[in-house]
Amino acid sequence: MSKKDLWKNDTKLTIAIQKSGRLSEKSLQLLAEAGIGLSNGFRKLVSCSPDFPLEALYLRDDDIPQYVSDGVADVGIVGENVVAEKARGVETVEKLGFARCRLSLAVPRSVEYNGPAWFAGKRIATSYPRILQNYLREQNLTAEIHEISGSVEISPGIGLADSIFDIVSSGSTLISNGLKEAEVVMHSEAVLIARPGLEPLKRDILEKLLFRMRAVMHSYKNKYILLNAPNEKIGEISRILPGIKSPTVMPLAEPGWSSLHSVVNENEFWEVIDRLKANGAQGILVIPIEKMIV
Ligand code: PRT
Ligand code: ZN
Repeated sequence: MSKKDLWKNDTKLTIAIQKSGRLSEKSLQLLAEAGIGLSNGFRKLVSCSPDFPLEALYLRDDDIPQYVSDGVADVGIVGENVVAEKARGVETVEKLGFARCRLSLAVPRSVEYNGPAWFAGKRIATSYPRILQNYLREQNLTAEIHEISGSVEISPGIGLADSIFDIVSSGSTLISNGLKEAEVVMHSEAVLIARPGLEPLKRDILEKLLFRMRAVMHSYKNKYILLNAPNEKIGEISRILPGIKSPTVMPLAEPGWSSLHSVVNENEFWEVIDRLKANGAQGILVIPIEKMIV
């Protein structure tokens, strides 16, 4: 379906985005890099993209799963932790790779922690009672869950609870409140969720949106690499740098040398560079990729 066809019938996909918080900026950035401009939710509740059949609703993150499952929005960007806690009938369509964190049980630093059985009969403060209850059930443990909506980390210090179950990212909030991480219960990152059974025209728009988002996310994870190498090393270097299919090899003006171009994954980047150098690569250039269609 061409861009013209997508616009012709006035069908729009409605996306729920966090109004303001840890997910807002990255959500808008991902859409902007996918060529979908939207104003931020600072003063607005709704905005329409001029470049793509998409309308945004700006909401509190906790409300997003419900709005999507009720059909007020078709899709949404929210943390997996909120999806799991709200347990609404929504489909997780794609992991988006930002707002990474974990949901952990934490205990006062002075506690001699010896495993999940420690939590039996204890008071645990949390904003995620459902996820915690499921975990305790799996562990065959009974504890007192105290649901509170903010500043969970201060509750052991003021005698409100023996321990907490909360989001941890760097761990510094735990340290500054005299706590230590005891059990990691789940890992979370931002995800794109959708209402199951979207009508076909909206599915088509969602597929286009996903295609663009994936191209942007691939580009975050990969770098374009150029290097010079003696011709006798081309075989070995091509094995280190397979790229999307295989590297591009072009002769240099200097006889016996070639230039190789390829793509390298960010996670293995430094290891790959070391191996390239050990195999005679010189003049290595690494360049960010704007979009990557695989
Ligand atoms: O107003 P609204 O309800 O929309 O937002 P909110 O205040 O509920 O959520 P917000 O914006 O704080 O977080 C949105 C989502 O970001 C969460 O649901 C998580 O999926 C994700 N996320 C990623 C985090 C963190 N990292 C994070 N570090 N959410 C919260 N924190 C807090 C955490 O609660 C704790 O107080 O940061 C503290 C821990 O951080 P460290 O780095 O000290 O360990
Ligand atoms: Zn929230």
